[in-house]
Amino acid sequence: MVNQELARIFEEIADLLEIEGADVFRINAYRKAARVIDELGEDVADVAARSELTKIPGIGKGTAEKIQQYLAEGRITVHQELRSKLPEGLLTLLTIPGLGPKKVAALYKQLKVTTIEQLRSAIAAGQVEKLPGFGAKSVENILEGIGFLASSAGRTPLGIAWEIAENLVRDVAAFPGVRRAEAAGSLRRGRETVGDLDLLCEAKNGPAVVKAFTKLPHAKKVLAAGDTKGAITVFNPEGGEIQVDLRVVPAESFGAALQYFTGSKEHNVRLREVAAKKGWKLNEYGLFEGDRMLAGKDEAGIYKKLGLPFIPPEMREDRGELAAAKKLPKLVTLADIRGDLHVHTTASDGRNTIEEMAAAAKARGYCYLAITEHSKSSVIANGLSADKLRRHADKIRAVSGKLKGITLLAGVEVDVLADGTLDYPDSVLAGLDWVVASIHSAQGQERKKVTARTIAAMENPHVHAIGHPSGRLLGKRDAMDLDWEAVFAAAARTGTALEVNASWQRLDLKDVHVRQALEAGCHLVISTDAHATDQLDQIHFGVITARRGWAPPDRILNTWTIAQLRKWITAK
Ligand code: DGT
Ligand code: CA
Ligand code: CA
Ligand code: ZN
Repeated sequence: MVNQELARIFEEIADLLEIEGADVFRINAYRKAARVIDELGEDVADVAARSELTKIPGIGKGTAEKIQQYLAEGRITVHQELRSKLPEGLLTLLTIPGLGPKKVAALYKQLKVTTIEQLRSAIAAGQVEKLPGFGAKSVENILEGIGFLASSAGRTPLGIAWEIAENLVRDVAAFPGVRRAEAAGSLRRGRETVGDLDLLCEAKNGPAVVKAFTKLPHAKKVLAAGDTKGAITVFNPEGGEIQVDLRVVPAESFGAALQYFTGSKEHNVRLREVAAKKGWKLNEYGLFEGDRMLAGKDEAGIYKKLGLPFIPPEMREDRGELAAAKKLPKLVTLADIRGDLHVHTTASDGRNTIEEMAAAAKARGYCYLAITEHSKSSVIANGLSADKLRRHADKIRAVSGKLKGITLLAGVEVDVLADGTLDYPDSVLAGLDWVVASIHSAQGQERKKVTARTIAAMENPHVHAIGHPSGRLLGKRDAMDLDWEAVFAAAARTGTALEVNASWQRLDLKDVHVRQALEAGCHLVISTDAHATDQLDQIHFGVITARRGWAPPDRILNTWTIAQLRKWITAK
């Protein structure tokens, strides 16, 4: 779908207009159009084909014309005019977390700053701090943002890359002569960010498939086009473009190629050592003894021949998976998940009602769903007063009573305040079925404080889980400086579950912490923190992250039946 790409362009037009100092109504009209297109349920090209663009709420005649121009010519005139009028570097400045168009405009107009380098020098010279609307705190944020940009340079969050890969795999699988297509590389291993996409397909006529690949309508650049491999770039909603490599392989080598290109490089090195010890050779074409092929058409066959069980892609990071091969844990799967224990509704900052969230959860085959709104101190997130929370709990239970096949738990996501106390008294928490405690403020506190706060929350008998324990936002905000060993020990001791927040912006706990938590004897819960029905789908990113931490289903609360879950809750 071209929707995301168009939304991004409208957003950019709005940003550029704002930097230019254009009329607020005009700016907002573009922002609105961007949002509407992004959230549109169908391909905007289909709507245009029916001449129904102006029927979309928020799309006027002018916007519709721009959409049509984009569909026909791949560009929008105003967009190009704005881009040529303003220095290119301003768009890069906009990608710095914490730097919006207003601030970029001030930097540009008052200090002539157009690049990150110039921004750094202006900050060093103390000029930025003195600008109206900036100050020491905001300069600190900007520096942190620049740091993030540098550290995540060129890597795309898994959640974004996943969707791009799914669409491309579908495209490639539909090329004439292609028998199957799959994504390999770090994406298949479920790394939280990916550098580039590595696709694989089975076909006989390599050059024809590579040609079709480079001719894909959304290919921005063609980087390589050989007989069996091609490389293109495609639009990346996170900014810029992302590279996509495609290899075309014959059926007898498909498994070997899939294994090789899934990596990791370090895992592959270990595997080749195992082969070498037997006097064999392993490469992307197969496992060989001299010229004789021993395995190659499927991955499992290669591992088996090497005397190993099938090692799931998420474990292939050279973190001891070969040494542990004799007793690999059985990893949790998406099918094991029976419910979601952290979601929001319109009562706080969610977009759907209790009934809608429940219906969506039931449609996924879930047996239970905990509704966990924000607590009163989360003012921006419309947190509930104790009174409102009580009434909300009654409502959740009333709705639950009317539903068949799914049980709703009346819960809350209670803030752990800066001093380590909770946002509601125990008497309020005692009236709920499920309590998630999360830190949303004062995350920059020193290690001793954030650790003590987290542990204090776990020691409360009414708290069942800690939400997004590290507080990080991928590429945007650092994790809190926690003493993880102390946190894991306390979680195990108090019988408090640690959340694996499945939202791709968080993935928190992250993979290595999942593994350490399990080793410390902790229990986990994989939750989406969904603020809308479609976000329930993100559960699979949480499952992947848990698998990367070697998590078996029996240590994850929401793979249990509701009876087992209730027993565990009562035990605490
Ligand atoms: P990325 O793209 O940085 O997120 O990480 P990967 O793991 O997708 O790495 P990439 O795209 O460079 O290569 C894909 C896979 O291909 C990699 O995981 C293992 C394999 N591979 C690439 N280059 C080499 C190499 O020089 N030696 C070996 N053994 N394998 C390689
Ligand atoms: Ca890759
Ligand atoms: Ca690659
Ligand atoms: Zn939260």
